[in-house]
Amino acid sequence: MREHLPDLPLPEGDPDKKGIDRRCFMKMGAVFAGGIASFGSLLGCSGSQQGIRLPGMLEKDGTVVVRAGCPAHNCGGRCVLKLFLKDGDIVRIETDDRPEDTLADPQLRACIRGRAYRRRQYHPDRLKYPLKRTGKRGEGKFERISWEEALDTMAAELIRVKNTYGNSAILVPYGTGSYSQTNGRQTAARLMNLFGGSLGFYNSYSWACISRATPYVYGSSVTGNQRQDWVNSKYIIMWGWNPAEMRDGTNSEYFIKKARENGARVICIDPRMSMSASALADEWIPIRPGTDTALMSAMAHVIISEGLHDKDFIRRCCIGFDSSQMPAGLENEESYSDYIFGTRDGQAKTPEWAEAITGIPRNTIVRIAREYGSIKPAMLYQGYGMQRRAYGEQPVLGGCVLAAITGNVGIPGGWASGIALQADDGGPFWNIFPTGRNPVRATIPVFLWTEAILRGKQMGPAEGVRGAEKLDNNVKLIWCVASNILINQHADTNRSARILADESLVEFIAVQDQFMTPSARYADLVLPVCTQFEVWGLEDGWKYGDEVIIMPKVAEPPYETKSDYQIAAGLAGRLGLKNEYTLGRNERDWIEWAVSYYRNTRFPDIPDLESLHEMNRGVYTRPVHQPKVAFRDFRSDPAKHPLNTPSGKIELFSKTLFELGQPETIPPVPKYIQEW
Ligand SMILES: Nc1nc2c(c(=O)[nH]1)N[C@H]1C(S)=C(S)[C@@H](COP(=O)(O)OP(=O)(O)OC[C@H]3O[C@@H](n4cnc5c(=O)[nH]c(N)nc54)[C@H](O)[C@@H]3O)O[C@H]1N2
Ligand SMILES: Nc1nc2c(c(=O)[nH]1)N[C@H]1C(S)=C(S)[C@@H](COP(=O)(O)OP(=O)(O)OC[C@H]3O[C@@H](n4cnc5c(=O)[nH]c(N)nc54)[C@H](O)[C@@H]3O)O[C@H]1N2
Ligand code: SF4
Ligand SMILES: [Mo]
Repeated sequence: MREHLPDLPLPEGDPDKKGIDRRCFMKMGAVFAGGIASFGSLLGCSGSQQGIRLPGMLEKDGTVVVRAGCPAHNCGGRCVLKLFLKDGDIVRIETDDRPEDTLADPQLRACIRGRAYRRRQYHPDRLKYPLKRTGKRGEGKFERISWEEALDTMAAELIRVKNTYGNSAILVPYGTGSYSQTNGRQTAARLMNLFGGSLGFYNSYSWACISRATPYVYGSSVTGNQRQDWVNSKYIIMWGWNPAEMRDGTNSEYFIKKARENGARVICIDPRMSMSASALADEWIPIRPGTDTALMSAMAHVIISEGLHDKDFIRRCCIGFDSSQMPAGLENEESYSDYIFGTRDGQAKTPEWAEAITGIPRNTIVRIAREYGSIKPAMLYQGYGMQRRAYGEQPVLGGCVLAAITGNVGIPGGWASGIALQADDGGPFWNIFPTGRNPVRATIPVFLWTEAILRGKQMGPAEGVRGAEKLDNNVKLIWCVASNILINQHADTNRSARILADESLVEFIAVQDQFMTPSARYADLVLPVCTQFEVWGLEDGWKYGDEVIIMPKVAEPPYETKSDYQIAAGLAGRLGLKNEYTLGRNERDWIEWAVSYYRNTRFPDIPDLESLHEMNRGVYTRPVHQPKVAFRDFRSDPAKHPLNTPSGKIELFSKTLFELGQPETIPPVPKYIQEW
């Protein structure tokens, strides 16, 4: 018997005034009324009006089975968890059991982290109450306070900093701890935008170089075929890519396995013998970190010297390959071939040259170059580890150029490299929860927030500031939601800690999390957040994915935890922005809104929220029977379907990069540059 979920009532009154004494952590009484599984009475939980009606199946022993999205946090997967609930507890977690397990629509199966989620959900260290700092900043001494005091303090600080310095002194830092719409950084961003804005940032910790560099070659970030196409490939290079350990979209490793079953040879180039190297590859090639562009250049040397390059494709679809193909006015500049054969710098990029740099034997370099140059079609898939370093653009450009000169662009089984968002629509939206427009137009590169604390007022376009000639302010208030960026996830954590400990710099820090993280230790105010099992949410795919997974609320927020949305709504009330912020919606209403947003945009046939539970077990998927291939039209007729590059073609030499005038660090053709 499967039951569906009737509407939950809107919260009564101000959400932050409710549930102060709530102590219903794990033990909630379950009442089954009229066949509907619901936790009705919630004995001992004062202040809790709303029983949870579960969109699940009721089993004979009173266990309710509910499908939900894995809270994933900042994981590249989006998987289905099958939750077994008894007396209000999650007693067991299994994974997707939908019958279809085809290439077109594979199950979204969880990894061991998702399956072990009970340990996080019921961990004794979960934050339970709002906390105020008592010791020195960073010392880790806190005392419990009421939500009333916490939100009053926070609202007063926001108003004080806005009035004293201006909105651009407020920072809601990068934070990717939750992508479920109603929990996560986006809830705070929406409120700050209504409040007059906060300092913006661009770029990401994930993809700083690959997202910037790819469009110089292809004029687009949508360079990836749909993954079902991988089975058409005959040779796959996993270059610094480790989908067996990091999830790059649920099922990426499954599609690689399928390709291998179909006869593809798979090699893995990684300094570490990763799980991907051992479980997915036929061969592991260890490389010295940071030297990938040397290997790529030597492979190009072999491929071009031996005539394995796709001359017709290069002639029709590329520019900058050699001196015959240079942009007008730049005929005498160094082309890609000039660099590879050392015409200008006197150093041919031979396998011998690369062996000394990369540590890879020259014979191996020659062999993999011949394989990649002659086995068709072939994929060179690049991961993100190697671009998260100095000159990280170079291996990105180098991979794209190798794919282009071997003619692997725009064909089934090929792969253009680069960031490879999914053709033809670029894949999922991520966080459609509307944050609105930030009235503060100045933005900084995401990584420079410590600089904006120390000397924001001296920062201008030369240091990457956009949208303003200079910053008006140093950062004075940080509201950190679903983020561990302040300490753990940034570089040089001791330096960040010293900067944050100085109260004359940032004057107020609030951190909103489920645990006392290293970042939370540096907060003046710590706000306890419920998990994604305790609030309605919705997830769509990560980089790839044609799915939407509903995350029903299956448990009450324990102790005094609240959703990120409710915390922001409580603050909004104090800032006089309640109605603008909530639009009268609770979390579930926003999820209904999100489903309809999908219907109006990417997935016209997605059912409504109720029916998603009824018919689809909480998951919507769009099977892929004929995988899209990026750049197919362009390849067939480059004049009719030009790329969005200055030349309309694939740019092995970038005029735009040339005009930057920084050839030593950002050359117009990909080069190996020695890191410091
Ligand atoms: N399980 C899990 N999956 C995740 C995430 C998670 O938290 N957990 N996070 C998601 C997010 S936000 C992101 S951005 C991605 C990150 O995805 P990636 O950055 O691609 O993942 P990493 O495993 O850090 O790096 C991939 C591989 O690059 C190798 N590598 C490092 N330096 C070099 C180098 O100089 N050259 C070469 N050739 N290889 C190198 C590493 O040894 C590693 O095996 O993962 C996503 N997926
Ligand atoms: N040392 C190190 N640093 C890194 C990386 C690395 O691999 N190693 N990877 C880099 C990359 S690619 C990225 S994308 C970033 C990721 O760094 P962040 O964006 O900081 O993401 P996470 O560390 O996954 O999660 C941040 C916090 O969110 C909390 N959280 C989880 N769910 C919720 C929720 O529903 N609400 C709230 N309020 N909090 C929640 C978690 O407990 C966690 O403390 O890190 C970057 N920095
Ligand atoms: S891979 Fe899937 S199950 Fe594992 S943490 Fe990510 S979303 Fe959850
Ligand atoms: Mo990331």
